[in-house]
Amino acid sequence: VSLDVTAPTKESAMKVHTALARALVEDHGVSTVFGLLGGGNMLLVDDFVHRFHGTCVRTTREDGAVLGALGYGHATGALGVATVSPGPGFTNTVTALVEGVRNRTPLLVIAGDTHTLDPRNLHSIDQKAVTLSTEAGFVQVRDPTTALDDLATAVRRAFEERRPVVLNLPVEYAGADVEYTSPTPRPVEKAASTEDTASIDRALEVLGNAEKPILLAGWGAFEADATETLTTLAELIGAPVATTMKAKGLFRGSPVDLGTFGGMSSDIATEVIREADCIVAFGASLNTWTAAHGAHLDGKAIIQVDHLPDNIGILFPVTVGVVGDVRAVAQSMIEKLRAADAPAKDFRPRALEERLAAYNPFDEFEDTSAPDVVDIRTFMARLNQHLPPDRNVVTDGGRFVIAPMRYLDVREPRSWLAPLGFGSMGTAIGSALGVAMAKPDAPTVVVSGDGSLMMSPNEFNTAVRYSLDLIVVVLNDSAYGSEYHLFLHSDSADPQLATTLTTFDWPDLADIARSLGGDGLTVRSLDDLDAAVKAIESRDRPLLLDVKVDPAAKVGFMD
Ligand SMILES: Cc1ncc(C[n+]2csc(CCOP(=O)(O)OP(=O)(O)O)c2C)c(N)n1
Ligand SMILES: [Mg+2]
Repeated sequence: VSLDVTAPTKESAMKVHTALARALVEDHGVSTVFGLLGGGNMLLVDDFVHRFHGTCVRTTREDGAVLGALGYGHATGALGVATVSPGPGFTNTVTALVEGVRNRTPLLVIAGDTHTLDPRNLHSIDQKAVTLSTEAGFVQVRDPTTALDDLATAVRRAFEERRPVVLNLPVEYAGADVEYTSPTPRPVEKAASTEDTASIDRALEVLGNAEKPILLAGWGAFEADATETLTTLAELIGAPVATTMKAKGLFRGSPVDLGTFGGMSSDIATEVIREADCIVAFGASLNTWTAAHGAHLDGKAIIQVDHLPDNIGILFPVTVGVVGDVRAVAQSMIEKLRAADAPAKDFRPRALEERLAAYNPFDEFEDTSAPDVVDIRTFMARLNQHLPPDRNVVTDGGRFVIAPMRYLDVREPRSWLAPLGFGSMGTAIGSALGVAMAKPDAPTVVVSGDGSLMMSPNEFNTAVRYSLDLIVVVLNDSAYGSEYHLFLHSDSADPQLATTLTTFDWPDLADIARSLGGDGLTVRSLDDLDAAVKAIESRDRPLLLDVKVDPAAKVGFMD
């Protein structure tokens, strides 16, 4: 619903909150924000929605708002924007801000602040100090006359620094009068070419000496739009391809796609990775998970190409680091290889293609399903067959993640989000709000544990209120399964007794879903799978599937 208020003309004087709302829409192309109202931002949101016809997804907590913005930014590549009110509204965002920093997502968080001259205000806290502890950027609105410039700076910095930037807006400035002016566009400075020919030559020499190379692509390769170039390069060097978890789906459809490279690789991929003697990585930071704690990289020649020098060799020593635009470097390698007429290697024989084509997840494990519990791997692999091919997936954090990470596919990296950069549980539903807003034509599937769900069930209601196509699958072992198994491997005096500190007698989760305005269904055994598929097919509101799982079952992760 929008009031029929004519937007002020360009020259008119207006309140800072009105000017900021207008600039968001007209100068920065923002159509959707995620927010929770309070004294510091409510007039800005009112203007954004009712004068400038933006959408504000009103979440139930501020972390949900920032995570929603993160999901939206991730799924679109556009700026994710959140707005929160001063003090506790702002401190509620801390975990989500850290997630944004670690996930390298450009975000704008407009935070109201208390009156500058009122340090004893109930909501007063040093919002700059809080922000800096999260390693997010901070831009202070310095004066009403600088507010629009400060906004433009915050937006520019969010993209340049690839992290959340907090725009701190004291309440007295928001209500001051200002003359509206559009920001002068800053010419985009093209980064100087850092293409490093000597390193490229050295990389090709290392590749030339390798017999069994694998080409690995990360999110940086996706952002550089390098898929096609890397596919050509892989063919030239005779390498199968793989992606980091974050770039899941990048090579979808390639007959030599090994899928995820890392601790969550398929059995076939793990076997091929073990055998490889060279990894050539593009736009992948080679973190602990990708490296499978070192096991996937040890003893191999490593070539790492990244446009950020800081990403090279962060954790594991590399044989050659090449700093440069990922696609340009790959293209240059292709040209040099073609010119040199180098003999092709073949670490992607027809037999590998056949094995990959015949891949069957059910060959990888013994199903542990019983009459009253479901094996999470079986359920996920079956769900993968039944969900529409075009789906978005957001996972939460816990032992259950092995199931979606290994057995759920997506079509492209923007459809996959595991907001686990800070290892926080409870981040999925908030993030999924943003993904579902951004990609309304496909369902957004959250895969959560029961503990994670109980940390943020409230945002399920936000999905209901905004009619989002959300399917929440809870792999419910009535426990913090991670800690349950950590206890069993710990030096607790009585590990079995200790596990009782991790188990819960939760209320019925399907009931919770219904009382929050959605639908809920309990899956007690594989016999209930058909009913679950039907519920998915006939969903007309957010749906929660409560899938009963045995906490003691061994699923190949943390057990
Ligand atoms: C905010 C937060 N609190 C606590 C933890 C520690 N922790 C990690 S996993 C986990 C349990 C997750 O439970 P659940 O979502 O049910 O997943 P499960 O491990 O049972 O599959 C806990 C408590 C954390 N990572 N983040
Ligand atoms: Mg659990």
